[in-house]
Order: sequence, then structure tokens, then C-alpha cells
Amino acid sequence: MCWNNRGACVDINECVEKNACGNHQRCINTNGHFRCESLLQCSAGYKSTADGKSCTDISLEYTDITLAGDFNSNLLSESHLVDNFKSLDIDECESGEHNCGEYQICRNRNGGYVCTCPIGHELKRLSSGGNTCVDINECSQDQRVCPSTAHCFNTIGSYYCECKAGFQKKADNNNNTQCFDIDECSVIPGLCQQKCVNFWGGYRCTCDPGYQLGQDNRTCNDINECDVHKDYKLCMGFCINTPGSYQCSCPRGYLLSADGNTCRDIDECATNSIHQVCTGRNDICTNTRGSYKCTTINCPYGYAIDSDQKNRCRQNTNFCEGEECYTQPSAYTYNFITFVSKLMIAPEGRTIFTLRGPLWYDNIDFDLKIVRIQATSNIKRATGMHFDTLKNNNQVNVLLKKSLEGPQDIELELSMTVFTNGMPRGKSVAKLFLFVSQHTF
Ligand SMILES: [Ca+2]
Ligand SMILES: [Ca+2]
Ligand SMILES: [Ca+2]
Ligand SMILES: [Ca+2]
Repeated sequence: MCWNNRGACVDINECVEKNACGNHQRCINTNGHFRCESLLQCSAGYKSTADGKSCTDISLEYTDITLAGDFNSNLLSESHLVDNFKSLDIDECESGEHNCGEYQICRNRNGGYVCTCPIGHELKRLSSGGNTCVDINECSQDQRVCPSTAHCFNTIGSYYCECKAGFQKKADNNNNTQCFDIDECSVIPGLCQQKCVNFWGGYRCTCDPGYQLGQDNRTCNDINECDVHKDYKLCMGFCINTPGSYQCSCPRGYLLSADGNTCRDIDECATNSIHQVCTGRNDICTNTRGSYKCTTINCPYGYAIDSDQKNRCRQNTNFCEGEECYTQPSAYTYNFITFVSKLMIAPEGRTIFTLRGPLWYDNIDFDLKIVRIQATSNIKRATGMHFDTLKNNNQVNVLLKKSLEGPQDIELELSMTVFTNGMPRGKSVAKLFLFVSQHTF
């Protein structure tokens, strides 16, 4: 009994609150108290032992499991002798006088009999009042009967353990059968195509760098790096997928750099070049990305190559007479400009050539025209929209306004005329050769 927080007196259920009775006793809660009642029912001539586990005769001691037993023995007085005891005993199990349930085992005892359950069974009280024996499900007990590496299977009267997948039975040093990890990697040769990693309860296949594990979790498939990383260019030139890796290669006219992906242009025009191109007397070699251009300077009639400047044709002085000299170009210069294909151009344009005239004339006039374009039909050809001129006093800048697609060769002519008192006093022409190469690098 105790007082609750409102001052009322309430009963404590000792049977629930604490383990008030022994294992073989039934706890009965009463108002303000409790009592323990022995589950053991001993018949006349027998009494419960001190621990309450068994019934004992005054003159005999035995400790059979008698929890399940109902003694229906003959009444025996305490004064009987042991010898008489034996002679007087009736085997109730034999005679069928016992009261054991269908699944119980009857065991005869001196002065009575006991009903026990087969191994692996436990007693169950039936609602009708009798007892029966039911199988113990060892697999659902709190205490594990099988190791964590095994599955438990209940059977009537017993149970068995079966190793889980990845484990197998093997006797240990104490000859206890236990479930040990199977080293699949060594037990099954060729289980994994490339690498096998054993671990407790399983295994895993892994692949060499450049490969990925297939759907079957054992074969290794090459990673096509060229395809997987196509948005992030692995190679400046071409990407070639190889088993376990990839390789870069470059178009003709380039060499693959030591870094394995950059393409470096071969300068065919370099004097130490092994290519030996443009060997003609009036040839001018222009190196382009991925190639080169050879331009032979053929001066117009009345002009000859300047001995000081190979890219310049000068008017033969004795050819020109009087006013005519002022409207005829005094010289032609040949200028070579190279671009890669689709070069990004800022909206304000990009200066590709600058021509300066003498300062002492009243006025200078510039004129730009497209002379020739060489490109295959699938290439977007340059138009007047691509170019512009920007004049500043005696100087003019030729601007590229839009990106150009290669390969294409464009020949432009920029002529400059100088004036004094509104009269032309001289002229020169700059020929611009624009070589747009095939690739963007
Ligand atoms: Ca069982
Ligand atoms: Ca394993
Ligand atoms: Ca690959
Ligand atoms: Ca080149």
C-alpha cells in the first residue's frame, strides 16, 4: 500500500512491480498484499521440497520433473516401509489409470506417477482444464539458438540451423559445426573477370581503371571515355577509345604534344623544316594551323619584285610618264593573314591589317574590295558584311566583323590614293591574303 499524490491509498500489484514469488510459484495479488501459491500439487504421502520444484516422500527423495504431473496415486500413509512401498505401487502408466494428456509422457513413480513432456516441448494448460505438450519454437525465443550466420528452422520437438548464403558449415577446433565465410574468390576460379574481393558473408568483383562493372556484377566493360566526356573535350584533335583507356590523335599537319592531348601545328615554312616547301624563287611560304600556303608573286605587267622586299612589286620607273603615274599604283604589297576556323570575334571587330599613308598630302582615300574567295560549297563564304574599314587621319584599319569558317582563302585589295588640291598624286595597293584554316585549333 502507498499514498498517491492526491492522498488516496492505492494497492501495489507486487506480482507486476517486482518478482515477488519463486519460479515455480504463482503470484496472486491481493488488496494491500500478495501471496505465492506453489504450482506443484503433491498428493497425500508427499510434500513439496523447500525450493518448490518437486514433491518428496517422507522416506524417499527424488527430484523428477513433476510440474506437469497430477498425482492420482493410491493413498499411502507415512508409516509404510520402503519395501512395502514397492510392493504396493501400482504402475498407473501401464494400467491406463493415469490422467496424462494425449501428447504427454507418463512416468511411473513409487506411490504415483508423473506426466512429462517430450524433449523440445513445453506444458500448456488447456482451457478445458487439462494439460498438453506443445512444441517449443526455439527460433522465436529471445535467446538465439543459431549463430547470426545461420537461419533457424523450427521442427516439432527440435530445430535446426542452416548457414546463410555466403557461409558454409565447417567444424572448428572444438568440433562444433559453425558457419564460416566462403572465400568465393578462391573457391570459384574466374568468378570475376578482373578482380575479386572476398568479404565476410559475400564477395565483390571490381575492375581495373578504365573499366566499369557490367550488369552481371562480374564482367568488366571498357569505359568509352571519348563518349562519356564528349562535352569536356579530352583531346584537342581526335579521341580514340582503347580497352581500358583512350588516346588522342591529331589531324594531318599537327603533332601530338607530350601532354598527350594538345595538337601542335607543324611549321612547314620554318627554314629548318624537313618539308622543304615553296622553293620557287618568287614563292612566299605562309604557315597556317594544320597546313601552309605557298603564294608565288607574279608582279603585274610593268612591275617587278622589289629587291629589298620579296612581298612587294614596284613600278618600273621608266614605264610611267606624266599624270598617268599618279593614278597607277606605284607599288603592290602582298600581305598574308591566317586564322583558325570559327575564331571568336568581338562585336566591335578585330583589326587584321593597318595601312599608313604619308602625312604631307591634303587627303587620303582608302578603298577595300573582295577580289577572290576560294572555298568548297559546304563552307560559308565571306561577304562584304564580314569586313569594314576604320579611317583615322592618314591611317586605315581593316576590321574583321564576324567569325569565318574554314577552310577558305580570301583575297582582298586595299587601295590608297593621296590627293593634293583635290588632284590624285599617288596610289598604292595592298593585297591581303586571308587563309582560314580547317580546324578551330
Ligand atoms: Ca521446436
Ligand atoms: Ca566471402
Ligand atoms: Ca576506354
Ligand atoms: Ca602549319
